[in-house]
Amino acid sequence: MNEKRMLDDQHYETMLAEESLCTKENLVYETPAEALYDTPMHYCPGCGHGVVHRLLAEVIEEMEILHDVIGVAPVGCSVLAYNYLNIDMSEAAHGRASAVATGIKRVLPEKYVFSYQGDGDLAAIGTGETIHTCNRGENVLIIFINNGIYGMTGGQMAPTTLPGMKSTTSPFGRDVDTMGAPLKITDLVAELPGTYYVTRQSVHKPANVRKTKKAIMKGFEYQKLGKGTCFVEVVTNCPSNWKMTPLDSNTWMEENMLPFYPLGDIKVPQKGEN
Ligand SMILES: Cc1ncc(C[n+]2csc(CCOP(=O)(O)OP(=O)(O)O)c2C)c(N)n1
Ligand code: SF4
Ligand SMILES: [Mg+2]
Repeated sequence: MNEKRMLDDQHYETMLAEESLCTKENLVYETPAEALYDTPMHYCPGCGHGVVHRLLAEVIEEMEILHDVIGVAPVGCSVLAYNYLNIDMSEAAHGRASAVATGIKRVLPEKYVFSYQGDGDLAAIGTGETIHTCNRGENVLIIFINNGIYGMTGGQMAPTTLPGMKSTTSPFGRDVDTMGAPLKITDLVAELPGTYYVTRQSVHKPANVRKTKKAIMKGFEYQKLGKGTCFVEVVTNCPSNWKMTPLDSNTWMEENMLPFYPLGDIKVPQKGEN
């Protein structure tokens, strides 16, 4: 064993022996053990879905609404969200999550209800349900994971795919003349009278993770006050279908997705309204 390795091992042993380090006060992170099952997720390494699941679990525990919240899972990579979140959940057919959330909330108005949807689910097949749920101002929270692609089915072009971005169905890059411009559905729903709080966030950096958590919490708080539809978009990555490492995908996202989908609040309550 070389000298450096020996020193490293000694250092490690000393650290382990320092029981004083392992105190409650020194804890910087605890998993939300009640709201999140202790099970490996199927998501690819670096995928944003897992981070947003954890944030949801943290918010649900901190708000102490574990037994008062009902989620609706989409079709897409997050179809198995109910295997990870230890709360009541329903599955919806592709695109129909906000309609299912509407039904649940109307029958059980005292519950906190949210839908969790990808961009293909929410902004392609579910465009009608999304627009009308928001227009009616249903008192639900919609969480929209925008990774610019159909992740689950192998990387086809989504409504959110950027101009020039390659996908399996736009192998030469999205041509806006023939394929249309990307649909900024979050800006669109912000124009509707039924939405109360609309924001676009990300989870690619710690500061952004914290902002997204706050946004999810606000969405539930406004729901408690009966304010109407809250809509939280999270711009994320899809390292596998973008064919990049997790790190490169985050850099690419920052350089290409964020100029097109700028982060920040799009619709906030007017002064004195909340
Ligand atoms: C009615 C219907 N049409 C198409 C499909 C196939 N399909 C399943 S997931 C999916 C795309 C999901 O993409 P997205 O919503 O962006 O979620 P992601 O996997 O990227 O998180 C499609 C087209 C389906 N299951 N049902
Ligand atoms: S295919 Fe993309 S969206 Fe789906 S789990 Fe993998 S990285 Fe995430
Ligand atoms: Mg997607």
